[in-house]
Amino acid sequence: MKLFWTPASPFTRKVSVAAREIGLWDEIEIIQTTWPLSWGFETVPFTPGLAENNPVARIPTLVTDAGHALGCSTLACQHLDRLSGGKLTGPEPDRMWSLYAIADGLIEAQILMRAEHLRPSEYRMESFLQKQRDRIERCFDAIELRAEELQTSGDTNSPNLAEITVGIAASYQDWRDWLGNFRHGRPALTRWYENFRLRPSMCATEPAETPEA
Ligand SMILES: N[C@@H](CCC(=O)N[C@@H](CS)C(=O)NCC(=O)O)C(=O)O
Repeated sequence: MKLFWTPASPFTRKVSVAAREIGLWDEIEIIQTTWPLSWGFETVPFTPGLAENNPVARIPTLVTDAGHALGCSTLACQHLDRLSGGKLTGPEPDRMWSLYAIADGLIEAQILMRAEHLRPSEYRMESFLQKQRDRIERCFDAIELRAEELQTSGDTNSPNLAEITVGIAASYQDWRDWLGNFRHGRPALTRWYENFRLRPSMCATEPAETPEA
């Protein structure tokens, strides 16, 4: 398998953490992508092979051993899940996907805000940013109410994809200083996250800025 990757992308981190957790990381060849900061508002030169494999030209793009390009983190993780015999979905798939969708939508709002921040300041729309902040707050509140579903912490049990995605969303919230502190009023999520973030898969995939060229 080949993975178009960068350490700044929380969607890509989902694939990296999932692959590590199920023992498939060494099967993946990493292709580091570069992104000029103007990616947020214009077409940029793409890393060779990215747009050819995935005309949507986004990361993560996972190219399977059979040559199929899966240009979306959910599809890439579903592929890994099949290879692992269902370790990422676990025994209650619908419940897991329902929590997953909240965390994934939260990450989407974070990345929409990131792109908006990259626009020249005179074009930045405060009401759009506020809409995403509101969505992020609602999603963290919903996750706090379902915190009993976050059962895997720093221990050796393998987390499901919802837990991985919640952990990555919380970590991205900490990384970008223009995002607020998710901990206020969310003690159960905070307790869980302070352990989960110590997992080797999380420590090995700490976010870092993407090379611009
Ligand atoms: N739904 C997609 C979203 C992927 C996505 O938005 N990736 C961002 C990086 S975090 C990207 O490649 N953005 C470049 C662009 O939109 O031009 C997924 O789950 O993989």
